[in-house]
Amino acid sequence: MVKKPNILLTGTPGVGKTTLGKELAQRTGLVYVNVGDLAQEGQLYDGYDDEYKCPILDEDRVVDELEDKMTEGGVIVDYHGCDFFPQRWFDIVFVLRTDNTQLYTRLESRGYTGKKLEHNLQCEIFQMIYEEAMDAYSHEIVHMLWSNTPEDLERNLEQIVLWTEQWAKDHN
Ligand code: DAT
Repeated sequence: MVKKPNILLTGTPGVGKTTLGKELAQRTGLVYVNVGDLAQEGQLYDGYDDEYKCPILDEDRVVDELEDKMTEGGVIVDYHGCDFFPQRWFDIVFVLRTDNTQLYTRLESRGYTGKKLEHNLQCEIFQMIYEEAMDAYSHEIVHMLWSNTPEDLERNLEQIVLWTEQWAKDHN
């Protein structure tokens, strides 16, 4: 069987994980999984967060749900958190970053307001997801990618496609 890598795309909401992940799947033939959508479809929740007005992810059930697929390989996982996935799942981790003025506009047009908007902007300013990724995975596999402009998006896509091709050569 041809071996394929598993890729994690993480970062604050609005940085461009979904846009990148879907296009990357098109170009590489890897399977794209949006953890937010997966949780919604399977109602993989454990309570409701009144402060941020959103359901709380049942992380254990998400991991159980994805385990077989991840073991098979060839999956692009998209989520705004990363420390609850088993470390062994991923061959590479990309943390997408966006300047705050850009992120503000993106989140506002998504309908985020008040505390939720503020919390996410703070999260990006303090590069919380990058720190989370550096704590959870081996540093050599964690990469920061800027995602401010369409040119950034294209450059990131090209780089990851090249990396994927090289990985496939090295492992098959
Ligand atoms: P995420 O999945 O991280 O929440 P998204 O892919 O839904 O983010 O993108 C949020 C918005 O930003 C969406 O309107 C597309 C736009 N966008 C994404 N990446 C971009 C980039 N590199 N340059 C400009 N706009 C981008």
